[in-house]
Amino acid sequence: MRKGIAMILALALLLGLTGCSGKQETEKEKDDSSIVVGFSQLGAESSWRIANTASMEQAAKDFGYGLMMENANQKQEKQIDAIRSFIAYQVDVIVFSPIVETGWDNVLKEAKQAGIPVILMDRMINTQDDSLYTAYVGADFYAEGRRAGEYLIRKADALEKAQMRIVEICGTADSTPMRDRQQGFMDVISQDSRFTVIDSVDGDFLRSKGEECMRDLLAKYGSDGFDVVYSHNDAMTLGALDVLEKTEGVPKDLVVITVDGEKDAVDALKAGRINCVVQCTPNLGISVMRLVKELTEGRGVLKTYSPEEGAFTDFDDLTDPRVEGF
Ligand code: GZL
Repeated sequence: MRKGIAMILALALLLGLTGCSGKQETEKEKDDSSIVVGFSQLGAESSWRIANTASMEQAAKDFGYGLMMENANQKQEKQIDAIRSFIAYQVDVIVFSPIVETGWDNVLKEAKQAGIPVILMDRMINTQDDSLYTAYVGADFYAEGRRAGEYLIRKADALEKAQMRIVEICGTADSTPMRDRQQGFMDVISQDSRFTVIDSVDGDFLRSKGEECMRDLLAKYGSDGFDVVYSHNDAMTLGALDVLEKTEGVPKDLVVITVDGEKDAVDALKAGRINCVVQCTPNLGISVMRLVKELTEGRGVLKTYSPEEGAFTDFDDLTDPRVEGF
């Protein structure tokens, strides 16, 4: 029903715009303006998320698709409600960034029963039934965590440190980036007796909580109580730096490792305030909309699409113009 009305409206608009009077349908009239994508975005908690939303909006525009976007403001129940509204509206494809990995099976079964394909964008879900989603477009967070660990080993060698005490500021609990960035990092450093993680705290990917976490860690361990800060995203790292840089007695060679690669973090790397920025691109919109095109044109798609990513570190030539943030 909705599609029929949408098609009539679209055709009426096109006839009006192109002056056609019921002539043979042109290529233009067959454009994708009748494709509607339902997109549940998890929030606006960081520069990464804001850039990710912009990437989705621009890509939908470039592909000529309608985009129904709902922002859940970090509430899973709002994402579930949004997905149900997309089902009721009979969108062509549902895309969402699951704030946490669990609790999606029921609503995704409803999408499957409605015959609407679901693309996971940015984060994964934990389910026994992977037929509940068609594809995942997002980073390999485990590899990102490993990159952070590999950098730290190289840095410890360069500093000739025999022991390094690490504090970890984690992203949203039960989210894929938090779990995998932690696991990847631990799998690398746990092989090396020089490293001890003395604390791991929840910063929920928020700058304000990054500040709070750092205040608590300094109160608990003292300004010279740790040698490394490993933070799961730039927002929390920048919040932590706001506190660290106002604190007396912090070691000059404190090592700060962050993930995402937003401009402020890369600028902080260039200024010597951060030592390593592991990249995580927010620009997933084009990959998602390419999948929407494949799916709505009846073609098969792969299950996983992960972007190529690297890291910028203080071992690099930071004057290289390619060293830049998003
Ligand atoms: C990673 C993304 C994370 C970013 C944070 O793909 O889910 O969420 O690392 C963002 O900045 O809040």
